[in-house]
Amino acid sequence: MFRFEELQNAVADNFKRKKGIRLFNVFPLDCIPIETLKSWTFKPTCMPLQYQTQAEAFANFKVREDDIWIVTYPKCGTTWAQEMTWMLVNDMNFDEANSVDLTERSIFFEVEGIAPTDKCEVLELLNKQKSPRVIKTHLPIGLLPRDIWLKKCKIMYVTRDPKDMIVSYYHQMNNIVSCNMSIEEFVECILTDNMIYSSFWNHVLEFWLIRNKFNVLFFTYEDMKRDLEGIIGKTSTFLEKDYNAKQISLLMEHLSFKNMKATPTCNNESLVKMIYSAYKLEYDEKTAFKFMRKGLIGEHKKELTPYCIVRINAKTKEMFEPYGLNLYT
Ligand code: PPS
Repeated sequence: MFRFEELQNAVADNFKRKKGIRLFNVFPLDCIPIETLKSWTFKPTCMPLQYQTQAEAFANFKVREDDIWIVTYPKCGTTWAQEMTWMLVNDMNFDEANSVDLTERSIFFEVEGIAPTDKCEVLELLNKQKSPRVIKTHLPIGLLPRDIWLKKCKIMYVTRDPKDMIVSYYHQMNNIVSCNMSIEEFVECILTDNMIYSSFWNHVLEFWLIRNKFNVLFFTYEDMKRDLEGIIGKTSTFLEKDYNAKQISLLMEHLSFKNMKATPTCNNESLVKMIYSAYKLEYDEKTAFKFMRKGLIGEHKKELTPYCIVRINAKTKEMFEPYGLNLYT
């Protein structure tokens, strides 16, 4: 079903030399049954070598009609949306949220395809998980399970200002994968689709184009920051759930950056530990990457040069404007 082509460029060399990771472009081959996207060209997605062993299993994964898929490009607000959705789906079960790790409550679909591990357990875990499942993924449409479009599962798509996303992604990659790039080099990689998960802009556009389908909810990290209550309301309606004002106020407190950062079951520390272990890095509490980093809008202004900002804005305009998406420029 897929074709793989090894990436031959400076980024791929860097990953191979520093971490022994070989990067491949994954080309989706068969057509995707979405009428709205019939004239859309699905682009290849950059993935590490081990993705190949599971690509077919991911594409053929048996989804359930009541699955809820949280889809994002990395660092766009996935964890925040996962926690909100899990709470809304599970009758605001604060006890479970505070005692069971989010990585177990809401499983990261393709994690074994991106972190260097020989394990193939996640799909089995998903098969055993009770319904309705809240599943995290960063896969673009061309690599998602085909069944999603036939079963019409609910899809929640979250995006974020690419400038803030890049800064967030840079810190994670630099710290965990030790890619040893300058932030300028990292920006260049993202602008030229040479990073794991490839093009941010194509990723967003695919879901923007299907945003009006009844089973899709499209919103932004900035929407959550500026009006969390409004997004909780929209998500509740989308999930056909009804909560009173007191419950919503407790949920807002639970979802605050301060609370999620301080709560071990919500702050993704276990995911970071898992990635450190997969990359055979020693985990030191004091120096380790903090997943809940800043949680702000506009932090890029402190870290990106004006030239980088201009270039990212130009790319965003060039990619988004033809599709009527007027965000982030
Ligand atoms: S990942 O690795 O792709 O799943 O990361 P993702 O969860 O998409 O994005 C991580 C960024 O989201 C911020 N975050 C939050 N911001 C505000 N409020 C809450 N509750 C919250 N939870 C997570 C997190 O801090 C990362 O952003 P940066 O800019 O790095 O701080």
